[in-house]
Amino acid sequence: MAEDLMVTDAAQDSALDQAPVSLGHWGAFRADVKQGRLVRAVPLGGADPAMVGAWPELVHSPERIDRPHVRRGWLEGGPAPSDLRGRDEMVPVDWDVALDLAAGEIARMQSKHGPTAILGGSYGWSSAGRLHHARSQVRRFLAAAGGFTDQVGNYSWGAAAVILPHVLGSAAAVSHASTSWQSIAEHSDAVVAFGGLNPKNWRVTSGGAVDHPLPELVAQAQARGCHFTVLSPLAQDVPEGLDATLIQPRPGSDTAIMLALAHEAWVSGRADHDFLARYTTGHEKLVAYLTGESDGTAKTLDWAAALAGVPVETLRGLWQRIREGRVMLTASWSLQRAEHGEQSYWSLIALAAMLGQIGLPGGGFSFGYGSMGSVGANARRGYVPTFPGLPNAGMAIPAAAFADALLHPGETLPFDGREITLPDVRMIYWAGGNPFHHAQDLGKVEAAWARAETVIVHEPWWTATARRADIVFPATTSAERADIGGTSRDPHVVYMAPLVPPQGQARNDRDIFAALAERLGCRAAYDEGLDEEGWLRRMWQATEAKGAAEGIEVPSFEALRQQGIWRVPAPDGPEVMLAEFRAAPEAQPLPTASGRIELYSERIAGFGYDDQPGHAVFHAPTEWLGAAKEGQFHLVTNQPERQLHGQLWQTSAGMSGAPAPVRINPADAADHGISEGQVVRLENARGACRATALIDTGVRRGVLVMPTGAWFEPDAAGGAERNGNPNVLTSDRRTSRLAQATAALSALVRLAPEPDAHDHSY
Ligand SMILES: Nc1nc2c(c(=O)[nH]1)N[C@H]1C(S)=C(S)[C@@H](COP(=O)(O)OP(=O)(O)OC[C@H]3O[C@@H](n4cnc5c(=O)[nH]c(N)nc54)[C@H](O)[C@@H]3O)O[C@H]1N2
Ligand SMILES: Nc1nc2c(c(=O)[nH]1)N[C@H]1C(S)=C(S)[C@@H](COP(=O)(O)OP(=O)(O)OC[C@H]3O[C@@H](n4cnc5c(=O)[nH]c(N)nc54)[C@H](O)[C@@H]3O)O[C@H]1N2
Ligand SMILES: [Mo]
Repeated sequence: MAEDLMVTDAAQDSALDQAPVSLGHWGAFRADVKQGRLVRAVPLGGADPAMVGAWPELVHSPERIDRPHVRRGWLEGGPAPSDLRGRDEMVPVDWDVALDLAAGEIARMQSKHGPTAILGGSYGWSSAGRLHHARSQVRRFLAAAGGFTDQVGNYSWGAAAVILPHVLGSAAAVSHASTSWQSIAEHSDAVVAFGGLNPKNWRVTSGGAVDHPLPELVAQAQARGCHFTVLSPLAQDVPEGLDATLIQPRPGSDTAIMLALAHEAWVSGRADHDFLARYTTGHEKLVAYLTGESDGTAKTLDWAAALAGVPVETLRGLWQRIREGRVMLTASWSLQRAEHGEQSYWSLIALAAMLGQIGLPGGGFSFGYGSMGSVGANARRGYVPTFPGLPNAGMAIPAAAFADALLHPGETLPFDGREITLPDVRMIYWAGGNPFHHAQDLGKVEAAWARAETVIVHEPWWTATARRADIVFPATTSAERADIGGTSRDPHVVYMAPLVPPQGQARNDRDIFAALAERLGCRAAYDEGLDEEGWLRRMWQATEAKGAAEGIEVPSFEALRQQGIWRVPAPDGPEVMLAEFRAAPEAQPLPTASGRIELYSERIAGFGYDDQPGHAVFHAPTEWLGAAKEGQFHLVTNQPERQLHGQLWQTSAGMSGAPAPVRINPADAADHGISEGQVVRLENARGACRATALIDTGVRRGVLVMPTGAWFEPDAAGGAERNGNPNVLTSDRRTSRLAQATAALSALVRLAPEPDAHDHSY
């Protein structure tokens, strides 16, 4: 199929037949380069033309950082905590000056305060190529330089990353091991998608995919007669053309619905007792909770309907659709990015276990189909090379807890049954992430950021994070260097050709680290003396070795470089999650404590957390419609349409033309006197931001939906944040002590017209 796509794409523009290929997280393209400038990027394989087409604007953006800069206050006063970051002047300096200053600071930290004083986890996606992946590079460099405070877990599925290993033995189920869409298209009678299947998310795949097959695969399933049910506060989460039943529960109530369906399965006699006995452990304790034997409340459909704010008939209808036939249950990652988000995934697994179809084609559960491109695509895994890390002599904290580390050094943080003592962080090193985009409660983050003595950032663009650094190194984009990219669920590996020379004085992240390592005396440990091509060849050798072991013919490095894209041969059949376990549970037990799916976990119960009884449980979030006061809305902050997080915001694909859009139900808009295109103000006790009203009949009443992705721009006069970054509103409260993951999707806000602002149209 890819060969065909390539032909089609090239045919559109035969002049570009032989043009170099590159890759971003939002897809592959052929590059039109004239006189050293990238003038056009033509999408391959169905990548979004607007996102891909914005590459020239990205590479030649007026927001590029042209040379190293040092903040004036830091340059003149030396390292010290400061709340001037982001407001102070940035002074251009020569490379050697900046490198000497940075190396001196790293050495000072290591000798005076030890490795954990340097926060260097650098959470973020960076760029698509695997060698120049800035986050991998900075972690390897800081490990070579003596160690650092790393970040474990992620913002995408941080709660899943902790709960799934307890329940299934690993976190693979969150995306990598998902049952393939082909299996659904061939076998499922019903798909129930909690959190929906929003096609905007399919434009993006971590590492970069060439194919974008999901719309077609979903349509194939429907064409075979599979019925879709989507549960989401936002109608846009149903792909166009999909004839799905839409249920719009209150955000944060899905766990109650899942548990009530599991209860219904149990009391109606539908539960698969053989499956429960053979493949799971502890269902009796869960059932005692479902029936109310253990806490006095039966988890009936009426109970769930009241919590979800939907008619009970709707949930009865849903039960009718899943009680028979082959049923695939799925939940988007957004569901677990909420207070007690761990429980939504555990509950979905419990419901699937009751139905007994786990491990059967088109049945059971899978996560993330609506969250990212390539989840459920068919591909032979492990052929995209990876860049190796080094052991870290420092420590690691949960990714979402970095502000706490700065604000509360020495305090203990309960985390997955352990206690972590928060390190005394004095220096922040960020390369390949944008915490002033991604972190919750940015007011708190600003206070935490001010505690650092030194902040070093590598960035191609003047993002809010770059503007809040003491030392800024200008990084190249992936258009300015050679790399190899791809993702495990897409059947391609891409040689990313260097397209244009480094812009301004930008350098590759790894060259910046090599220069620092040289100064610090750890160059050999950091890069082993290999240059870009040396590393790419070494990484490719691992792919060649894998191919040799599995009987797959892998092109030589030269051939890959020449051909640009290699299509990895397809696997033998569509993947079905947990099929091997189902076939032989004794011979192939799960790597859980019991070897089975844990519907009750002795280990979690043993943590002694009062909100974690050891089985899936519903807890209402602190902030949700069930606790809203008059005039408060539940703010859902989802992924942006044509940006990757804050990336692309400044281009024609992004949202920089106006404050970010907020979707409002027409009745709510009328109640608040708000009209389409009007600039509004969202606020709560944590902060306020502007947004542009987008009146949408598809949004549940009482809910506001606003994407992340606007560049954080606090108002100098103390008014609302100007570009519409919703993380001034979100809470830094974590999912729970279990995962300490972000709970960005549990936030209440108020809505008002913003006086003195111009209207915009979207
Ligand atoms: N409210 C709310 N907040 C959220 C979410 C949400 O749903 N709601 N989602 C969360 C999720 S799932 C995620 S993954 C995070 C996203 O986390 P972010 O850190 O915001 O996103 P990224 O786009 O991954 O950041 C990558 C940064 O690296 C820079 N970069 C790109 N290429 C290079 C390079 O080659 N070298 C260097 N040095 N830098 C480079 C980019 O310009 C960008 O600033 O946001 C989280 N925040
Ligand atoms: N275009 C684009 N695609 C992306 C990204 C991007 O930046 N841009 N980022 C990528 C990344 S890093 C990640 S982690 C994934 C994230 O993947 P997800 O987390 O799945 O994506 P979101 O868009 O945040 O949320 C999907 C939908 O969930 C719904 N939802 C929110 N809360 C609830 C709830 O309580 N109940 C129910 N039933 N539904 C709810 C919202 O309506 C929302 O549209 O997306 C990836 N895909
Ligand atoms: Mo993410």
